[in-house]
Amino acid sequence: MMRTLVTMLVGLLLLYLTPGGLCQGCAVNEAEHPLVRDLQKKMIYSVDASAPPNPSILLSLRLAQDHNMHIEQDMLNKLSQDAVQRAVVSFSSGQVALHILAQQASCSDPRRVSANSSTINLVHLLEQKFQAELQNIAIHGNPLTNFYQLSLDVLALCQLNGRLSPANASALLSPDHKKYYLGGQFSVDTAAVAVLAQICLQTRGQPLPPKVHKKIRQNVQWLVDKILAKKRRDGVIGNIYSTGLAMQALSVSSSYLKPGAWNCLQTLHRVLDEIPQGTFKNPMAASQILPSLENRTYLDVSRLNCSMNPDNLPLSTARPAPPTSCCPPSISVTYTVADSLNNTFNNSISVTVPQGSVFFKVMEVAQDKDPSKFSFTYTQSSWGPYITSVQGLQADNNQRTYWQLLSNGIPLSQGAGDYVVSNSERLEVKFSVY
Ligand code: B12
Repeated sequence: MMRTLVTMLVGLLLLYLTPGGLCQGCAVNEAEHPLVRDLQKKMIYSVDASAPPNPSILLSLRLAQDHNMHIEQDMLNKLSQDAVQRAVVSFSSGQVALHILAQQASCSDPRRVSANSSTINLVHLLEQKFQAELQNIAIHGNPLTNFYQLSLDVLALCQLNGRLSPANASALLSPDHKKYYLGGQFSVDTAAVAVLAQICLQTRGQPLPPKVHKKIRQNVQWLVDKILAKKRRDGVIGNIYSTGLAMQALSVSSSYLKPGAWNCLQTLHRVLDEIPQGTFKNPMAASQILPSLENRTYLDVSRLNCSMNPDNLPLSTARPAPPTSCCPPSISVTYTVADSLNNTFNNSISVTVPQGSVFFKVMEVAQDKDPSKFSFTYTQSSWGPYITSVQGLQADNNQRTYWQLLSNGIPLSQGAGDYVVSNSERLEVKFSVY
């Protein structure tokens, strides 16, 4: 009798500890699950075959409960091809880190990624790119990229037992305004990934020397407190787009939270409410929110059992057609471009666009009307078009400058390719420091 009871208890505990086990804690319930499947499908359909494959998308699909193994395998193959062709020259350190996590989550060895009869060791490459980041900090005071990517780097190197000193990593991710603030605002996204990275350091590999252990505890406590300070009454943490990563960070650092400090289910329901409104229609936004809906984190990538995955996410072959509305009425907005750092120009124009247009369309119309004042350039990033220059004035990472998007004086939480403008809105693109 006693033995049976103990066996049952051990069984239940194992189920609880297994990712995807019975006890889901703060995850969607069965009734809410169609919302997650919907998000997964939209993310898959939105994959643009002409753009580089996106490791964040495969990573999040691998962390989901339901799977379409054919699509996942296809994505993995495309990622491997891209990595073999471009990683050495064209990937930033954080992109290599995301590729590593996506490969690991697919039970494929990131140290031996093969395609077109070439093989690349992504862990070795990340070790090199990470060194280059540290060197840039030593020379210019800033990393080549940012502390979000440095945190991704530490996370990926830690998960794969790459060359990384926990003592140096804990010094790198220590509390500092310059590391964790972007444009005067605490970056919840950056802090969240830094928490995941340091929880990994605490829990993987050799036991840490007491001094390093203490330093990491202090770092994580500071980050967790800062993340919690950004929690709004409605459960959103930072903004809606940082909430998924914040949920991951808080869910792996429960020992740092005072009882009642965070109501995970409240945050989860707030996020679920946003899904039908199209808030996560950008595939990157969807990929960053998805794991938290399934109570999974980027730390789970090493624990996934690929042979146990159900192949239970069928997709119809025809992609859903994007909604079209014929001949929408026109709206007018004011558009300003300003160099607020050197005060060299400040130009405004009134622009008419069809209702439902995005910010980017306004920029294009203004450019067509008066290229001498409103010309601009952009690069295609995983989030969409990233504005890099206006009137020839280039953003520069080493100077921490960027082109900030604002509406009625308030910075936007979406990019030019996603933000839908309204009639009479005052839009601005402003040269700023972060
Ligand atoms: C660092 C960062 C920045 C830096 C980028 C420069 C640098 N030093 O690296 C700065 C501070 C300049 C910045 C600016 C902006 N950012 Co930003 N940024 C981030 C952050 C924290 C990390 C990005 C990263 O390195 N990812 C990892 C690498 C491997 O992926 P990547 O795709 O190669 O990264 C590049 C692009 O993402 C690009 N980028 C950064 N931010 C944005 C935003 C948009 C809309 C686009 C298209 C591209 C882009 O810069 C990255 C480095 O080259 C993310 C957080 C997150 N959750 O992803 C927010 C994030 C992507 N940014 C965001 C936003 C809204 C912006 C701005 C539009 C803010 C504004 N009002 O002006 C501007 C972009 C305006 C423009 N010029 O087009 C949102 C996007 C949400 C959404 N739904 O679109 C995020 C998710 C933050 C948030 N929670 O609100 N950002």
